[in-house]
Amino acid sequence: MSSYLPLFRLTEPSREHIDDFHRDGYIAFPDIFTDEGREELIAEALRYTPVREFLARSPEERQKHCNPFIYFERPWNDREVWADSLIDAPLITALLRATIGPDYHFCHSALNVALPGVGPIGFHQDHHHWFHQNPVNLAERENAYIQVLYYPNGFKRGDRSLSVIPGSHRVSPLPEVTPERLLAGDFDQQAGRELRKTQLELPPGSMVYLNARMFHAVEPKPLDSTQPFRLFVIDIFKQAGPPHRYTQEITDAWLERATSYRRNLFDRAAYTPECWIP
Ligand SMILES: O=C(O)CCC(=O)C(=O)O
Ligand SMILES: [Fe+2]
Repeated sequence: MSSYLPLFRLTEPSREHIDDFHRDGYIAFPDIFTDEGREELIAEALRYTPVREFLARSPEERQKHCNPFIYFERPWNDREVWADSLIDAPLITALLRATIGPDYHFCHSALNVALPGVGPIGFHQDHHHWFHQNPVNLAERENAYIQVLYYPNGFKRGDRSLSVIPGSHRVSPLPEVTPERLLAGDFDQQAGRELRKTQLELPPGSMVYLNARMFHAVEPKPLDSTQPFRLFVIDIFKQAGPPHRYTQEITDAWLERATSYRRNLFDRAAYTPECWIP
């Protein structure tokens, strides 16, 4: 009956996965893609014209464009079938329901290709209501905002690897909670544990399911990296409610082929510069 593409080796998370999510603020799924899913996702990304053109340029040609080390597209709408299937793959739907319940929407997506030489991204949260002191944002701060990070060709520790501070999602979202103070132990008591940096390493075909309140960072990609480029795809889901920063306009093409489940996912307002004004 199911017509879903076999993207993942699992269709639902285990009890341990859900425990990881609540305890640490993220779940790492090493090698969760099927071989076919991983290979097809990589093939789709590499034949996508803007990525193909980006990778085919010489470093000098890339210098002339805005960022010589990164191809970045947000929202990423032009997805072929395997990438498109990520949005409602059974594992993803089961994870969302098990972690945040039934009231969620699709927020936005992005595609990112990183080359050797790219610098780090410091510790941050991606809950885009955080630093906006208006009533809509303040009310939304406790609501769920989930990032699903896909690493089709993986990463080695210290080579554009994702770093996390497990448990940091438990600290209240206030301006004084800085990465420096978190790592200095100032909020250990509130979190009920030692908040420390962990650098992840994930093989090709991996995924990280992350509560965007949890602080995370990305290491630089050294010039002598043995991986010529690192592919990264992200889908973001948010609890039903007002738009977040970047909540994307859903294209007509997406709506035309949407199942009823997807119509529900997409049935929310998109971000506009005025959308939070009371
Ligand atoms: O590149 C990554 O692994 C994660 C990047 C990140 O932190 C983000 O997109 O919010
Ligand atoms: Fe992030």
